[in-house]
Amino acid sequence: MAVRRSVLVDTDIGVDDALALLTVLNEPDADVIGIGTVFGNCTEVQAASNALVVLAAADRLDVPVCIGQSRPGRQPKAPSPHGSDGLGDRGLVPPSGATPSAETAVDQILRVGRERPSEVDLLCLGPLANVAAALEQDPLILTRYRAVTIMGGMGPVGRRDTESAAQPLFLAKGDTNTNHAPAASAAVAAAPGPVTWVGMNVTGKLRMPWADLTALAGQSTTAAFVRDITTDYHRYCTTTYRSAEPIYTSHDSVAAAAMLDPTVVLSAADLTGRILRASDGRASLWGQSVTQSDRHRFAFDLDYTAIRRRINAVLGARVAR
Ligand SMILES: [Ca+2]
Repeated sequence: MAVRRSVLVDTDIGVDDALALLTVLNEPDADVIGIGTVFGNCTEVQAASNALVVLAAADRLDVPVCIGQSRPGRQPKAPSPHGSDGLGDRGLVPPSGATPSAETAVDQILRVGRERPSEVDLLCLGPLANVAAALEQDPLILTRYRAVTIMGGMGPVGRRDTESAAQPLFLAKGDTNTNHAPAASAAVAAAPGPVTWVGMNVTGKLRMPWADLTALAGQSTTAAFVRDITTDYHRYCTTTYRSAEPIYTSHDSVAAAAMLDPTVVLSAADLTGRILRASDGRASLWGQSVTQSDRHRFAFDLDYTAIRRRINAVLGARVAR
């Protein structure tokens, strides 16, 4: 029998975070006990609104949504491929009366770890500013979680050339979440805890056919919701990855699937995450062999058949739980 999971999700809800959240909500053996939001694809306040939109679509507005850290400094000038509101600019707003909780996302991370030691899985889908802020108050906070799964990093640095050959855009795409908050990623990478980094080296390899999503949208309210928010994003993905067929990626859903079923991680290395900067200044986190340091797992091969099966099951759900 599967182990029942309690999951706390930290997210900058954009298009792929939304499908990742639906993926966790659709898992009968997982309870989402809270959501914390952070800047990234949009502001942390917009992300809280988006979380409530997704929870409403899944009929799960009982899940608390806590607002977290703001972006230090200026907002980016370039428009996000997730749209200005993070959910594809479809004009989606939460139902009236649905509002974020008073607790901050950082306090939620600290409280849940303290109240339920080694019981809860932490799933991080955005820049790691909330987790880093929690670490400032409790340097052992990650050890208080049963498992910590992070969508971030570029995988083992020793596989850099292999990944670059397999994915021509790998280095050009970079490590989005780390580049938003490099110091936070570095702080999390240096902290002890049961951490698995599911990085751009593995998440970018999941390419979902747009035609499958549009076909499912006629039968499933969940697929119709995902199609609506992904319409512009899929054009961006198709162009960016120079795909002959229309596709969309879902980096965060890959991390969610790895958290829900760790057996989909076929290969991983125990390494220490360090920030490296590209020639244009962009920051990425790579797993490196360093002695006398806390190590985390860095995934480098996944069971994509199982991950596709899980996501398609989510999209085929007529009405999410
Ligand atoms: Ca995200």
